[in-house]
Amino acid sequence: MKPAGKALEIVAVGLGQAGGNIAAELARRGYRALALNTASSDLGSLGKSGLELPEDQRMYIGVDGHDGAGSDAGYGRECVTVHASQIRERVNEFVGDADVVLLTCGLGGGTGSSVAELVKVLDELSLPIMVLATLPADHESGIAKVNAVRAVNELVKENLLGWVFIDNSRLAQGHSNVGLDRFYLEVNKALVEPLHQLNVLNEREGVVPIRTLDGEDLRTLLLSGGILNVGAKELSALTAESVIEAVRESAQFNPIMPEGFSLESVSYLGLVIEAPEGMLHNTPFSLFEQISEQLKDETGGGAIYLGVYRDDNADQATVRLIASSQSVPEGIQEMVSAAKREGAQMRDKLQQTLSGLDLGEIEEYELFRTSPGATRRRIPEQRSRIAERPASPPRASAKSSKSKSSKSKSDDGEGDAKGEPEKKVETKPEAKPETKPETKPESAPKVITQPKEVAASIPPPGGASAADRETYDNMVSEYKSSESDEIKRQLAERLEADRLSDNSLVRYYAVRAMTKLDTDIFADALQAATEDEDATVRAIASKALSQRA
Ligand SMILES: Nc1nc2c(ncn2[C@@H]2O[C@H](COP(=O)(O)OP(=O)(O)OP(=O)(O)O)[C@@H](O)[C@H]2O)c(=O)[nH]1
Ligand SMILES: [Mg+2]
Repeated sequence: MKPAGKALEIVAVGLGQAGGNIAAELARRGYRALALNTASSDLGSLGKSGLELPEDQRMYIGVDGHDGAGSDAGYGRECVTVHASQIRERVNEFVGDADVVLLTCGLGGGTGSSVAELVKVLDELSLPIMVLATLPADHESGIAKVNAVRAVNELVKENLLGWVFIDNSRLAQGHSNVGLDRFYLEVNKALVEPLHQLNVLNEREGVVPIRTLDGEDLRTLLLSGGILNVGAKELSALTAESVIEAVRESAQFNPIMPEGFSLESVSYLGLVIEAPEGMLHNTPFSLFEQISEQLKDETGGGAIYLGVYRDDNADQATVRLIASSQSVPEGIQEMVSAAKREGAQMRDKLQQTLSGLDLGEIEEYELFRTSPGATRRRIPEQRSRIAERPASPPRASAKSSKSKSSKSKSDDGEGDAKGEPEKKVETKPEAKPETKPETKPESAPKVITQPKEVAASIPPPGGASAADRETYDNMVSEYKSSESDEIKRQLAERLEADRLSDNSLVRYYAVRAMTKLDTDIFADALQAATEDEDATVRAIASKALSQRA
């Protein structure tokens, strides 16, 4: 059913914080909107600060009560996958028979950047899907840019009916004086306005259509399967040159979109001219023909849709443009270069390990007048106290526990499997002989037993923390990095046990971990998981097995 005052019924489904904010801005303009987020705090804010999206139009899709994806797009994807059937059901009932389902999101964070996964999840509903996605501003981190370019790459491979990319850098340039509290509110108004104006073209008070660009034209333009450029520009004079110049400017330097949109690759172009009566009266009809010819020429034969309106409230002309292109604008290509550069810097940082300070000879200085032995003695005493502490049990998810425990065993040989440390004798060449008896004179030399290897990343059985993504990621990393068959056996055993857990999330994580390891080794377990009562577990196991075949 056609909504009052609008050519097309556009229903927004927002993903992540930016996605929800933009969807809520569309809701303020009378569109139906639904927000999905992995963060309940972000969803809560949609009910406040002038957005007022009702609670039943906000859906939490986080896992395990986590609040947001913390820019981890892998986790964002997982949240969408885990909730696939609920999302499909909710979106299906919510959008009804909308003309356009507009998925809105901000690329850069972890939730919105998983929008391609959302597209996949909705695929079987065969909806008329378009995506409106913001790109991170220049000042944002390498992680945001890497997330964004990966998401763009995934998105353009999806069989969508249209893409709108919004450039947050250009929006920031045009809103640099807006207060922090209102910034996103204001830029979101600016970014939905051009699309909204095209949709209400024929229903505005005081605006008389002379030649209409109707709902069907708009549908064709919006859903033409390309990257869209939507913009508007005011003109003080109405001539063929000024109109063509405005079109070129909107393509090259649109204030809300990535720059460098190529007119040569435009397949569909809609142009609307609005002007007060006096201006239209003084403009010959030949202007219409000239513009049409010129645009056909500049787009290399693109389909041109023209509309003309008399706006009695205006004192100058406005040109509105909507163009769809098959090529990625230069502004996005530039972001790919920035992401490569900044992403590589970030990767290098992560590869650096924390090393001790190189103190050179000051390490050996004696700075006190007490006997040299007294000062030195503190070192072995402290070390032996550390060595006597029982080895702590392996932790479920702390990343550092893995490296610490393996270091203490392999480098120092300080612990056996039961956590009983061997007494250690300071072996530093400079250690004075008198330090030895002071440690524990009565201790008899122990038989050194080979410590039994224990996988450090295995969580305690049945604990609440067991259903934790990071725990299973740690198990995967340890499995991959370990050269010990014993450790691998322990990890595989634990994953197989967790595959039979009563908790469907534990089963999901265990099966997911198997799919990341050797699908041959886990073939039987994966086969059994294809019969799991949980659809997500079945899906992930079947996918892994089909890729193996
Ligand atoms: N235009 C616009 N951009 C926004 C808004 N909020 C955030 N952004 C941008 O969107 C990108 C993603 O940020 P968020 O939407 O907060 O991220 P998210 O999708 O919620 O992901 P996580 O926070 O990691 O769960 C950021 O890099 C910002 O550039 C907004 O309201 N409007
Ligand atoms: Mg967020």
